[in-house]
Amino acid sequence: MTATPRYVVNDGFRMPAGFPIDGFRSGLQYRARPGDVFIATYPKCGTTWAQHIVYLILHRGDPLPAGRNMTEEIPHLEEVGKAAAERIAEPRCIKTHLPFDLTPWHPDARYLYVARNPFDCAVSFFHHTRGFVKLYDFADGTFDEFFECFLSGEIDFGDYFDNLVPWFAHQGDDNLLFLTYEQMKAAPAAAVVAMGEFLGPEPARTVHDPATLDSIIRHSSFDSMRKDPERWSSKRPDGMPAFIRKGQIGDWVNHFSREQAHRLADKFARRAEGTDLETLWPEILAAARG
Ligand code: PPS
Repeated sequence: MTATPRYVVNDGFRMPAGFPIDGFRSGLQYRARPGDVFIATYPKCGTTWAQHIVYLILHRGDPLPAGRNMTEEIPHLEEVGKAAAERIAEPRCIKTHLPFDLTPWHPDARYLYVARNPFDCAVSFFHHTRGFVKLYDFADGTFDEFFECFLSGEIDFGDYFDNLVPWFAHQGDDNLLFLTYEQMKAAPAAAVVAMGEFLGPEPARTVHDPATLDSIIRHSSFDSMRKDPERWSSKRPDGMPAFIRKGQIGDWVNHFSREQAHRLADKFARRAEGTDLETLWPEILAAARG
C-alpha cells in the first residue's frame, strides 16, 4: 500500500489536519492594516529563518529569548485565526503559507516573500512530514511516496507552484520584497540589509549599524538557531530529523532519482512559461535536467 501524508480540505484548500477550521476561516477574514508585516512563503522555504531575522531587526539584534516560541511573536495566520492575529503587538508581524489571492492585502502593509528551489523544498517538506508523526501519519513514508504527492500538489498548502507563481508576479510591487533562500544563504548581510530597508526608516537604521547587523547575522545563523529547537517548533519524536535540519542548498541530490528530477524540472518549465521564474535557480534547474 502506498503511504500518503494526511491533510484536510478547507473550502477547497489543503491544510494540515491539526489546524482548526475556524483558524483558517477567520484568518482569511483578517483585515490587513498599514504597518503590518506579512512573512509569506510556501512551507519549508525559509519561513522561520526570515521570521527570526525580522524579529531581530525589530528588536535591534536581541534574539528571541529562550523559553519563548516564535509562534507567539509572529503567529501563523491560517492556524491561529483573526482574533489572535489582532492581539499581537504592533507592528503586527504575521506568518502565512497562503497563496497570494487568499492573503489579506493592504497597499500599506508590507509583504516579505521568501522562495526556495522546489527540489530542496520537497526534501525539507518530506522530512517535516515524517517528523510531525501525529499530524501526517507518515512516519514510515518514503521519499518516493512523498515526491508523488509534492508533484501533484496533494499535500497541505497545496501545489508549490500555485503559491510561487502568483507571488512572483507581484515581485515589483512597492510593498513586496521578494527574496530567495539561496540569496539569503549566499549573502546573509545583504539579505538582512534588504529586509531592514524594506521594513521602514527605523529598521533601516538598525541594519546599517555594523555591530547590530553583526548580531542579527550571528543570532540568525543556522548553527545558532539549531541550538535551541524549542524556540521554533514543537518537539519531534526521537529519531526524527530536527526542525532546523540541514539548512543546505543541494541536499535534493541525495534524495531525487534522475527521473524524479526530470519530472519536477518539466513541471517547473510548464508552470514558469511566460515568466522569468527560471532565472531564480538556473544552476539547480540545469543540474536537474542533466
Ligand atoms: S516551515 O515549517 O514551513 O515554517 O519551515 P521553514 O522555516 O519554512 O523551513 C525550514 C527549513 O529552513 C531551514 N532553516 C535554515 N536554513 C539556513 N539558516 C537558518 N538559520 C535556518 N533556519 C531554518 C531548516 O533547516 C529547513 O530546511 P532543511 O533543508 O530541512 O534543513
